Amino acid sequence: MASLNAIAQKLVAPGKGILAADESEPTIAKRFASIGLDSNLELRRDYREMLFRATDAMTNYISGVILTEETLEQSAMDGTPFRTLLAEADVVPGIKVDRGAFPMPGSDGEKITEGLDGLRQRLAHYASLGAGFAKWRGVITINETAPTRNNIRANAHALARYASLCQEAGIVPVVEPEVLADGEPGDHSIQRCQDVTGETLETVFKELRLAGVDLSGMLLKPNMVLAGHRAGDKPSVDEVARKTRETLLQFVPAAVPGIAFLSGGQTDEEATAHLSAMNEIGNMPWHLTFSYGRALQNVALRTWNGKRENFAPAQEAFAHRARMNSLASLGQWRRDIDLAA
Ligand code: 5MM
Repeated sequence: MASLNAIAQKLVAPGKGILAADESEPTIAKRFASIGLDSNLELRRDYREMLFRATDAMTNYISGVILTEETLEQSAMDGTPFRTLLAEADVVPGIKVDRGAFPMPGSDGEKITEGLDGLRQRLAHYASLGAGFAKWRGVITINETAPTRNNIRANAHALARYASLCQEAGIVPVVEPEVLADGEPGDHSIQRCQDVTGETLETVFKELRLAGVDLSGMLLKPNMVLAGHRAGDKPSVDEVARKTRETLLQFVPAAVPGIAFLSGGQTDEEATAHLSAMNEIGNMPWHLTFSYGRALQNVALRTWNGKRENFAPAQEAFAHRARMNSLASLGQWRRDIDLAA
């Protein structure tokens, strides 16, 4: 069995990143509704089959895919298990193991992620199906009274308990504390996001240490430091890159092999430009790459439009975004290359 560190290193190999395709049923239903489709088992299968059969994108730019429980055990229309398609592309299958974020008792708009009960047994099952890594997302809200210290600690504690259970099962935990940029009211400044992201990361690493998590056998999946989506001032690409890098350098130990960002709150191009700008500055102890859901899938989803005959153009759209983010993970993306394609 590959060591946790070897799997983590493979996931953040130069020029590669993670495809987050672990939309829960309510989230994928929302994505499908945006193109006028109802969500059902066959359409979800077709959509994921389109992504996993995108040979160019999957073999050249994607190191791992985060799946849902449904997809981990699902097969393409011709009966080929999705796990086989991923293995053929040398892509590591991952699994989202949290059960979603629910209202935090006694709090105004905050959420706490659930899913620890029975997790040890579930992880053993996912490992037997070949999952090499897992993902758990904790959501931190910014509003007039949030985040509270209590909410940050509760989410960090859950992340640490999840991470230690993963490592016990031989699975690399991807630890995702997301300070929301597109929550309500969403008018906070970039400075406020930086402060909250710093406090969150500090608390998460304190809990990970207390839980005895081996930092060399995990990955961090954080938000970038952004202004809220309804903020008056939109920071420049340079400012986002500088502030995000600064915050990570202050709070993320060098023993962590890699950082793979989420894209929430950004356009496709912003998510790519910010990642590239950070890698251009360089001088960081970890590999910095992407673990994007929306920023990799938006155009492909619209191009697919629910039809198998659109697989080829949708796969091209996906490969284009994957290649642009691959360049960004090397600090080599440029707007003109993106637009020329
Ligand atoms: C793909 O979406 C993931 C699952 O979200 P839900 O449980 O809410 O359905 C999400 O955790 C995702 O992996 C990350 O947020 C990254 O996706 P984005 O779209 O932010 O890059």
